[in-house]
Amino acid sequence: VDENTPPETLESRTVEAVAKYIKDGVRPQRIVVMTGAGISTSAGIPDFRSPDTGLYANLARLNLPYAEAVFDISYFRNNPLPFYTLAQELYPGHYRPTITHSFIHLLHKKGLLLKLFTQNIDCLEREAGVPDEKIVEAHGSFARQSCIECKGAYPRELMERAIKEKTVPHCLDESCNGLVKPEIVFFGEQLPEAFFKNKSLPTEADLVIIMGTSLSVQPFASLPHFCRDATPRVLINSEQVGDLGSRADDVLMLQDCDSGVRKLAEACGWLEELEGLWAET
Ligand code: CNA
Repeated sequence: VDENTPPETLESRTVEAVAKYIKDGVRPQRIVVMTGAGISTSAGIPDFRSPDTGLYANLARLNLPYAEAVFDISYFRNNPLPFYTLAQELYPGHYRPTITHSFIHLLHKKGLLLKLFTQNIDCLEREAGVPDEKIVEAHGSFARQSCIECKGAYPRELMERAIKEKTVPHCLDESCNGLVKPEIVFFGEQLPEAFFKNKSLPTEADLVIIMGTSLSVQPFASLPHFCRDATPRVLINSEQVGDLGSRADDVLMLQDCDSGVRKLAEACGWLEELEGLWAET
């Protein structure tokens, strides 16, 4: 689609037109949000692959055979220590949600959020107030933990204690005694059932907002394709990703997420409310 192709659903491919569509829509607005590591970098959580600041670049001290081994299930089985060293840093509680996380909460508060699909494992959406039933953690998270052998659930308090005491937790069933791990999807593991159960939801969306992701990890990267052609898709990201921009109703906001959501909230007349909500987190 040429830049000049007129949109079908929006009045124009601008943030103001998106705001008008959200506010004046004749249909109830069902918004699907899709997010990645870029919405948490301003909270201080590094992404994985940036050459100097990324987590992988800082794993030398763990003596791994290769950086990704820290998230490899067969490596973990033999040596869980590097993962648990990292988990002490990443475990929820150290970081504050960003205003972008609060924006997703605001959509929920306004009854507009159909579903949030996140690739992040940091639980910051929950901490910002988005309820569990609205979140699909496509790559899992620290929210739950279980035995990697018998899959038995493991209590959160015990995991918190293990993290604090720097020990590696084992299955409570002594006949199993398997290793326990947060339900983060490792290389070599299936995505959670919730992802497959919900992945057709974008077809029901009136609006899709994609933020802070390079859309390079499958099958997540396919989600934006599932929404109908006339459904506006808004990308708030430092760079253009996926096929965003190729449809008549795609709106590109190529900037950092926090200023992008502030702009969108302002156009909706919600900026003060958003800042207030964020201040409470
Ligand atoms: P990615 O591949 O690192 O892409 C991030 C995208 O966000 C890139 O396009 C960046 O240009 C963009 N970006 C970075 N910072 C900003 C910002 N402040 N404003 C706007 N855009 C920005 O990350 P993806 O999530 O796409 O990759 C998927 C992996 C990374 C998933 O498996 C995640 O679990 C994993 N990951 C998660 C976290 C976390 O939970 N916070 C941290 C690091 C990696």
